[in-house]
Amino acid sequence: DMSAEEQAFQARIDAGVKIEAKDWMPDAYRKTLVRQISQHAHSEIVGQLPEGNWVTRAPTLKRKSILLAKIQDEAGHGLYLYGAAETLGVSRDELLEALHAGKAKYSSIFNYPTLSWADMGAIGWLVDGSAIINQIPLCRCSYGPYARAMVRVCKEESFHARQGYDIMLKLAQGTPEQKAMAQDALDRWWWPSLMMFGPSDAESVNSAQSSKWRIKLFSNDELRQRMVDQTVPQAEFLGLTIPDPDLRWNEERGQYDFGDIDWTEFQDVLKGNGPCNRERLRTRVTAWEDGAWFREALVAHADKQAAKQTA
Ligand code: FAQ
Repeated sequence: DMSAEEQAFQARIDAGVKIEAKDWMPDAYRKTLVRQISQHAHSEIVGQLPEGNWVTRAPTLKRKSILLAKIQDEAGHGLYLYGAAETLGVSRDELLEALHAGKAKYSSIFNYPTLSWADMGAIGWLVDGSAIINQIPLCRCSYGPYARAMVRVCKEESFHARQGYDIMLKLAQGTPEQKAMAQDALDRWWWPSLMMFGPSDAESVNSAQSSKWRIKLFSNDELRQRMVDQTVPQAEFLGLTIPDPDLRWNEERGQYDFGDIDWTEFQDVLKGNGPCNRERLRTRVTAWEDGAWFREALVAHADKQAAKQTA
């Protein structure tokens, strides 16, 4: 049973009208957006850590400056997204508190370790590649501030994906040892990348309502399929093998069939028991604590300026 207000709201969504910060919205719509946008923001910030691990060991100056630029972009994405969440009436401090207390989710993918330089290639290619597939539809989602943030984010992500593929290409065309490094990175990042799209449609608790509200334009499984179909030819071009014996072209569907995802592993990572969950959280909490003096200085400076103006 929808109230008259809710019916009018749904009619605007159905007509493709963007919802803006000051518009009336159902509490549950606000809540689900805060949930998704803040998880997305946290993912960008925590997502800096796996790649941060290789900045000092990049093989060339050029690779190092590209990697640094990419990681800085992720910080920027986090800030746009926290900004978009703030338009819904939550404070950044509240959101960060939830992250630091281990209460807020962020993408499962960032709880895996980066063991070799090839992982920088695999992350750009597969992780940013998946992020783009998920985020392009979000540019058209019903909430204006989120949709607009996504437009800019997607432009930067496409550069990230290309730099990753370029690393993979270089390694795949290199010495047998380099090619083996690229294959090993693909072997480790393939399945976790497919998990980025979330649980199967049958298990996805938020999908039905989020689709109705046009926060989700495609289902988890639809986007996951798109990722597989797009990536298989790219792996073939690299001469690398996707670690899935069940992967094969399905002529009838015009799509690839692929093997079962290990959902137990996915659930374990979500519960905080992935290979790097504790380390990632500890690093973020330490960074927050180490930055306290700087935040205090900013506030002191702002207070002084304000006092000067009123004097
Ligand atoms: N990890 O009912 P659904 C990036 C949770 S890209 C952790 O299907 P929903 C760029 C889900 O939150 C990565 N948790 O949920 C980058 C829900 O829990 P809740 C970030 C997951 O929201 C690249 C529960 O499972 N991108 O950062 C995951 O309808 C390289 C049930 O799931 C985004 O966040 C997961 N993989 O659909 C940065 C995109 N999957 O909240 C650095 C925006 C699901 O009820 C380096 N988000 N869960 O407690 C979305 O599109 C959606 O939130 C989905 C999940 C599709 C992720």
